[in-house]
Amino acid sequence: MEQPPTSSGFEAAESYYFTENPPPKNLKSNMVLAREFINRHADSDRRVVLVTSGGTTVPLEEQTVRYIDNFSAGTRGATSAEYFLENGYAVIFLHRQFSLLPYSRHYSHNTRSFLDYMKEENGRVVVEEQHQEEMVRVLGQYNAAKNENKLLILSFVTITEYLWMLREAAMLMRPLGPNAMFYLAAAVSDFFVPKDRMVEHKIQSSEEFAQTHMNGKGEVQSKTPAARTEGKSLIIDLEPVPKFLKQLVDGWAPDGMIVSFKLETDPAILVKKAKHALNKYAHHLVIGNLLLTRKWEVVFVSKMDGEQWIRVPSRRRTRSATGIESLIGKAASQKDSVEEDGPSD
Ligand code: PAZ
Repeated sequence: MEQPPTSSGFEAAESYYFTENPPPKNLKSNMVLAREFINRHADSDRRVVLVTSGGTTVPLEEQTVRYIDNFSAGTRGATSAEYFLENGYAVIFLHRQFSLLPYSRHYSHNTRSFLDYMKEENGRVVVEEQHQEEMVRVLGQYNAAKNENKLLILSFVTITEYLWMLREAAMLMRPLGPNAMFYLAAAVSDFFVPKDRMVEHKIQSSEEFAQTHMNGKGEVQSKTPAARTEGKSLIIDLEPVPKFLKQLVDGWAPDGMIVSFKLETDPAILVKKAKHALNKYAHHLVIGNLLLTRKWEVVFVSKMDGEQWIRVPSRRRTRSATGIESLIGKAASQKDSVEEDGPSD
């Protein structure tokens, strides 16, 4: 049977990763904003949830032309953030740049341009009559979140940016104790190109222009590049991203409520994998979902309640249905308050 890595194994992997893969340039300025936000809400004893959302990229070159990405548009994260805001939480929304945002998601990333909601009237731009009611409601909710300083929006692009931001924000949230929640809906890459195996320049497709592999410091690279051409083929040889959930649970945010998501495509292994994650990381809740049905059903796996399916009624299932996030948010925040009162085991 596979033995879980020891705590010191996780710590060593963490320390190696963050030493070898430098932080994003805007980390400090973002964390200044995060600290202010967290302190303000700590003073008013408000629950703060860090929602992660969207997919992380895996750059193949330092001056990145090509990268590996995934499908996530950030619907789950953006919609859930709205739920949490409506239910009294302050939200740190750590999302993939240009993915869906709370509130504005209603008018972006679809086949209609936001301009299609507008018309010109006597030289002024106004909203079309049939969209007035919904837009007044959405705008009201957005303004309330903004005016009460309850929404902080931070962004990442790459897997390394994501991990740095998650770690630093989680450590800042530590003083919130059980008032901190982590709702990890981002689709995070399992594989990446480590900095010391990344070439500086665009990978050439033609042997004629093949270059000696240099790193970002202008040195000839001593390690074989993880992405390179051999003959006419592109070879991509990625390394595993260390599993940081254990560090989040034990080291970065030991008192926070941690909700992770598990995405699969094969229904036969979803619950098994969700249970495996729960046992391995010993956090509060894993929410499992399948790529094709994620908009209307999810499974909650927790130590306290075992396996519990949450489904949108079939009459309300459409390709664009988003009602499931309210059901998820409600169930997750109920578990959050039970945790705070103390689990019953
Ligand atoms: O962003 P989206 O709404 O299109 O998809 C949401 C999701 C499937 C990425 C999320 O529910 C999820 O399962 N995130 C974790 C994925 C994983 O790393 O297993």
